[in-house]
Amino acid sequence: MDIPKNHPRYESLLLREKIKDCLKEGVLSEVGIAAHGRGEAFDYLLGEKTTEEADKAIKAAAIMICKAETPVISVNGNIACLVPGEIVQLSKIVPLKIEINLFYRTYEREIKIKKRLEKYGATTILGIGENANESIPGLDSLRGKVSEEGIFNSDVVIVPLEDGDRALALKKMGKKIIAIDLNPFSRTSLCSDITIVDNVVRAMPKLIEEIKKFKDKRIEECIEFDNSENIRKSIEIMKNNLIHWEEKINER
Ligand code: PTJ
Repeated sequence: MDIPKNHPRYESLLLREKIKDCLKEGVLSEVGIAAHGRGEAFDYLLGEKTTEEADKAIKAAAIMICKAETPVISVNGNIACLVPGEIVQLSKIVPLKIEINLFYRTYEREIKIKKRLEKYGATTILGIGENANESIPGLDSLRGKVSEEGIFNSDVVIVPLEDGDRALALKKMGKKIIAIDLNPFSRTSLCSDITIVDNVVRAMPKLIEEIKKFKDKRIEECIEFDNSENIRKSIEIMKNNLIHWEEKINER
């Protein structure tokens, strides 16, 4: 569909078109649309921009990723749809491994996501079919099947856009978790070491830029980061936006 550039919700409508196309292609699960909608609602509350708190979390994440020995990015249908180029770029500049890990897991979708990432230059993609040869202890969903070469033996896992019990199960395995989630209340957000409360389409390019800055000075860099405090401030921003909108209505 041709969306007029002057439409007040142009960017958001463009993303919806992407989501629609990825559903048709079979990259996105049907439930992925609901997940996107939930994200849109939280993004609205956030003001649809990267906050100072998200910037701080992105910087802390960049340092953690640069210091990691075996970092992995976990890819589901939604992020393969929204930021395929950024996933591949990240995998090359760090470097880190790409692993497909789906909640609504089918081999057919794994292959479709693989092909989409390859179109953007990915060469090695883990977690497909028999490659998911290990299990996360205590996790019964299909998301518990992971690759020995990837998530199973990783030290840092980036989990953009998911709500579930996997992050907690990975933490119990001793891994550091970086979440990108617009919902600051989600279980993933609350149990992660670093939660970037931002839209993946804004956060991923910024994360890449930060990693480029830190890459060469790896070990020396270290910043104070309190995830609970960061999440609390992100919730505060949403609360203040609501108060501001309420005041505007009262003025009418
Ligand atoms: O591709 P699959 O089979 O692995 O399925 C993936 C989905 C996303 C369907 C599955 O993980 C799921 O159901 O996720 P939830 O429980 O809906 O959680 C998704 C979280 O991501 C919610 O907290 C949303 O607010 C958040 N979210 C949605 N869109 C974005 C987002 N966060 C950041 N950027 C977004 N664009």
